[in-house]
Amino acid sequence: VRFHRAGRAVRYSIPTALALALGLGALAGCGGSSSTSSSASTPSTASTQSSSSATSSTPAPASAPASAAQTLTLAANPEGQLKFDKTSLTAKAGSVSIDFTNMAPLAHNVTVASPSGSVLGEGPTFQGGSKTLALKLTAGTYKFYCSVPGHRAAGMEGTLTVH
Ligand SMILES: [Cu+2]
Repeated sequence: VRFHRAGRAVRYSIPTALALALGLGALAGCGGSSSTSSSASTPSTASTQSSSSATSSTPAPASAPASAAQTLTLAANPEGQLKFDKTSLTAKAGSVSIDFTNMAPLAHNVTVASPSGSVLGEGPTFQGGSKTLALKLTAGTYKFYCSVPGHRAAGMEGTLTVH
């Protein structure tokens, strides 16, 4: 009995594609302007305070300017792997901006969808630099992912928790 080995050929195509992507990345790196020095220092570490006092009686104090915009940072894997540098993001309800950096040799975007799957915001698909997606979110659990075909299925997604 002889087996056809087509299945193996398919398996080998993934590393091949990766090598190709890396090769393209090297080429693109030569032509790209390496001028922008990204401000990588983000000192505001959202302190994860989980105060488990279950008294959520007051519905948000009207006095404080509650909607101070928050900026979350997210980056695509710079080597071209189909994943983000984070699989979870956390924010407070209100205005939420996602500053998405893509130094990968592939174009990506960041898209945010509700648990039911409806898209709440989709950033531009781009390669190089960073772009911001601004959203208004209420408390809940959302998904963020790249909507370029195939990327989400390959692992380019995560969970955005808003509380
Ligand atoms: Cu992508």
